[in-house]
Amino acid sequence: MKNFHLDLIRVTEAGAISAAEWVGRGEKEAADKAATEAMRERLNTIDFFAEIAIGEGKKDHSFGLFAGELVGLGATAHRNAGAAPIPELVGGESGNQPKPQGPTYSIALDPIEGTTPTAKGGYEAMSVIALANHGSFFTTEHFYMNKLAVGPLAIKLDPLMPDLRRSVEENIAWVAGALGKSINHLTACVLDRPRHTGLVNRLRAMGCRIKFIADCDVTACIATCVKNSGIDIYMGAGGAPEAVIAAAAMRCMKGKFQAQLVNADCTPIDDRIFEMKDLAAGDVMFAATGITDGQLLRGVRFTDTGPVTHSIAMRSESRTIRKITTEHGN
Ligand code: FBP
Repeated sequence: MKNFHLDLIRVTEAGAISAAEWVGRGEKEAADKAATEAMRERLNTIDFFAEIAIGEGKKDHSFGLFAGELVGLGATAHRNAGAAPIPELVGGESGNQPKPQGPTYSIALDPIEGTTPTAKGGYEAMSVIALANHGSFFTTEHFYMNKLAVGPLAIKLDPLMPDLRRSVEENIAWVAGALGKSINHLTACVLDRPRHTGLVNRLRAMGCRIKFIADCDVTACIATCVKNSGIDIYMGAGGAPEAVIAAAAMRCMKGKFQAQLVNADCTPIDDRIFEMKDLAAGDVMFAATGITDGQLLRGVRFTDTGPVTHSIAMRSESRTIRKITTEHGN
């Protein structure tokens, strides 16, 4: 698969810069509209034909990039031809291969992962995107998934542990052992929500340290793979679209991520436990640009010579991780 790292970073940079204009202004919808439109404009300049699998939620009064939207130069050509397939203009990486009749790639994105911290000038908001071959991302109508994320060191001894099928206590004890820490030096990250009261009580009963976050569980999952980030394990329920995006990133970072569909009160919807490859299959690329400052990325700076952005791009096949600072000029 062609490497789209630079194209993807240009998309998240555009989203982040547009969102950053709205930091602290208390206008979530305006920020979302700006970021969505900027990302779409950039996506439509890329020489590919892609379909949004995970996008903005219609119920959130968003402004497009919904699931099913077609993007890229291939999609533009497709639309200009009255939506009839025009193989000679559509997608394809090599002139020798049969040209695709439909989208070649799927996209999972969030123009603003962290609309509240964007609106309030808080931490950890970023523009994110993941790309894979068409049909590679898990999609669901359900809103929440229970998640478990750990970095590569925690699974070195046994890739099957920790596991969402095991109890909180077993998983915490396992990860502490694998990382060579006492449980009271282990830090679990949890979204600060009433639905996590039971989980928090169990963690506290074990003597585990807890880092509560107000939002942005994609970054929190990724942080488990970053040395000395201060997060050893991520646990608890958050958005299902964010689970797919986190799975794409975790595959690139050799971490472990599992998720289960749950109701708003954290009760399981069914018995299925999704592994990373069930959520984001095949060769996956991930890119993100910071909107506000976070552990992974600095936010956008507006300087006298134009905006400066901080981004990361990763790929599951090669495990390449690129960190890019861009001076955009005036
Ligand atoms: P938004 O950017 O859509 O506001 O999502 C932020 C977020 O914190 C996600 O990172 C997380 O998965 C989800 O919201 C949690 O949902 P809820 O706020 O309903 O607990």
